[in-house]
Amino acid sequence: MKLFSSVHDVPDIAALVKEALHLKQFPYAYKDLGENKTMALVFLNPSLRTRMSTQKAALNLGMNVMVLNMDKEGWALELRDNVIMNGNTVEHIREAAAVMGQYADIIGVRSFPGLKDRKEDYSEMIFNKFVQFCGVPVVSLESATRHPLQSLADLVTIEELKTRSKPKVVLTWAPHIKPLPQAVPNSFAEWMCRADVDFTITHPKGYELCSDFTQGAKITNNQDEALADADFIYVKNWSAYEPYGKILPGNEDWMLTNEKLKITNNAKIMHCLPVRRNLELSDEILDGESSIVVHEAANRVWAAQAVLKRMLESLS
Ligand code: SN0
Repeated sequence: MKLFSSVHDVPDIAALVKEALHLKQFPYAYKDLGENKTMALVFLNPSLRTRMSTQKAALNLGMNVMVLNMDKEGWALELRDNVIMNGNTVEHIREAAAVMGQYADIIGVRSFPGLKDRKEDYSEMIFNKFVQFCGVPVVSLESATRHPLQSLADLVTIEELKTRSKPKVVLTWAPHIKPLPQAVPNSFAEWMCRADVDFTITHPKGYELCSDFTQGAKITNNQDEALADADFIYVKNWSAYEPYGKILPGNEDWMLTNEKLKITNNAKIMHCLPVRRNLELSDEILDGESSIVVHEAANRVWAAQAVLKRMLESLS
């Protein structure tokens, strides 16, 4: 594997999930695979789980790891071509990515969408420029439109905890005060649509995701109907795709409560974190029996380790 940017880079999803669960059992089985190989983790936006779990995954494989928080420590990057750089940007992505590729064998990149220009965000301009100019394999640590390491960990978690062969999985929109990216729900949807699950998306009118990511999903604006008989409920806020990056008024009643869970099949509650308590998810759910958010976050290590293992195996 030379690129991990979406589910489309994975020829056999079930095999990758199996690999992750195997690594969970035997974390150090490949501790020499990454000997003398260096991983660079480059963040253009904040991170807790992605940074620590991917670093841990690389260390478990015997790699050296360098972390660069570009947003806080790096030079301001210029992304546009053919511009006179007489403003605030100091270094062009062409040189920056090319230089990083000289120091690292694998690069991980996080870059959130601007949520202003849909065409630019959905073209994955920043992520693709890193891929184009760094010259080494690249792992997405969440890009403008996707968060594939998160989605893989989510699928690993569902596979591990399911109590019936084809569980009902529901992605439900939750309220927030800030416009958030569509990356996590887009990515979750495109992985679930290819997994052996019964998948439903529910959101208020106006929060339709881009249909490229939701082919094959059931979609409803009726949250109760979606939650009925659910085995896993994936809670996430996202801003509107149209009008792009906007928050629509109302919908505060979309926050999950224990009352709403009564109609589910004893559903387990998932969230990629960070979660804003009592806005996106209630205390009673996060502190209760049904929440598996910490377990889900723990699985980020094994998802990342499975991907990095595949990448190391493909390095010549
Ligand atoms: C990011 C998102 O894509 O929704 C990262 C999730 C892994 N979340 C946020 O930016 C939350 C910011 C906030 O203020 O709550």
